[in-house]
Amino acid sequence: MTDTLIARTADALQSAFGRAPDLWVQAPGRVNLIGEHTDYNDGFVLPCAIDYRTVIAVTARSDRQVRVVAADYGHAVDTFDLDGPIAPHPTLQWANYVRGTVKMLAEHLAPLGLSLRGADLAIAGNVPQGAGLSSSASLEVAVGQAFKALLGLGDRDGVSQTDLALIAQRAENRFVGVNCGIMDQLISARAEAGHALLIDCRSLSGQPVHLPESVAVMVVHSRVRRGLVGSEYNTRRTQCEAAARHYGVPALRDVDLARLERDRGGLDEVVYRRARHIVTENARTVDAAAALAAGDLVQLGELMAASHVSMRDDFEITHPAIDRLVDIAQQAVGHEGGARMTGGGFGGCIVVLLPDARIPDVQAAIEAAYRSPEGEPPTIWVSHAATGAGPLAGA
Ligand code: GAF
Repeated sequence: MTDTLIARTADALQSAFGRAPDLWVQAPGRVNLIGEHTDYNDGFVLPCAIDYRTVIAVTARSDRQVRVVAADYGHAVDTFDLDGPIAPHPTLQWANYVRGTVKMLAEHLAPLGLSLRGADLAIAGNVPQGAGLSSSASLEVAVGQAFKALLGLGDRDGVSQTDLALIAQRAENRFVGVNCGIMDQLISARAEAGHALLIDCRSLSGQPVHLPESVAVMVVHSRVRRGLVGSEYNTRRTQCEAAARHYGVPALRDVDLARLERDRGGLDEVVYRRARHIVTENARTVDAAAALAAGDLVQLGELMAASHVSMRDDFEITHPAIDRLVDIAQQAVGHEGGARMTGGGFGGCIVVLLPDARIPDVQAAIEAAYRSPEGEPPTIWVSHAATGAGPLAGA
């Protein structure tokens, strides 16, 4: 799959600009195993990178221009100048992920006495778009990685993979205008092959959790479009902030279950339930990391089921079709393993963890039983826990 992306980006760079690549970089999409909407509450998340990625072919320029060709968007080209004000593109949405990341990277480098140089880039990817698998984070992180590689920058220059994730998140928050947390960019930048990453979204420290060889990660797209995700996502953030103010803490991370109940007097009922999701989800995520490390698929399945119920009833971010899909997947998997909605919600995908040997029968059961509200069958991907962003080995 990656070979195709390498060939497509090389062809695009040649046909758009008549140039051959100096190097290639990649950044993956992600699936979150558990820990939903906890990232912007300074809490815990447990995502892993997937075998689907954005690839960029890069070649240096001697001037201060950046030219970008998007192989997935009819070979559309965007050109901008590093010395001009980098403003949002009036029509090309994909170009704003590139422009935003370049602008935030330049702002990060300036106080370090470093500056960017011009480049020609060709981009292609295979992260399913609009499915909640972080195709945009993978694009942003890949763009940052492209310039990092081109300039030979590393940790000692003040551009660590965590910096790259923060730069990408800033691009999304301030340039694209989506108020996301840090999870998607951080896992794309820092994932380790064969591992999920338990991320503490306050300290940004990450603890790799080995996924036993015998455990598979299945992602099932419900084909429910993620329509409300923007407005409802922001509403959830506001509600969580209101709850943190009520408890007098910087973030809901600082509230435990005892305090949640003891001091809830005067808290709006809906806001209380939002807070309860975050507080219980944080605890479940830490427990799930321990269960995964111990290879305890039974406990993991229970925690995933509880997470889904909490997203459905307390945080109210699921959808009846997704609830049905999770139910079908849980029935098919049985006790060893589990299923839950993954990502921001209001549509998109569920994640299923299961023993490798069960893939064929669980897949068949889901395909037979589930149809979207429009009558479409689910789309199913089976992935390994992939490596994070970096130069592309073998390119
Ligand atoms: C989206 C956001 F981008 C993440 O930061 C996170 O909040 C997630 O929704 C929900 O867990 O993917």
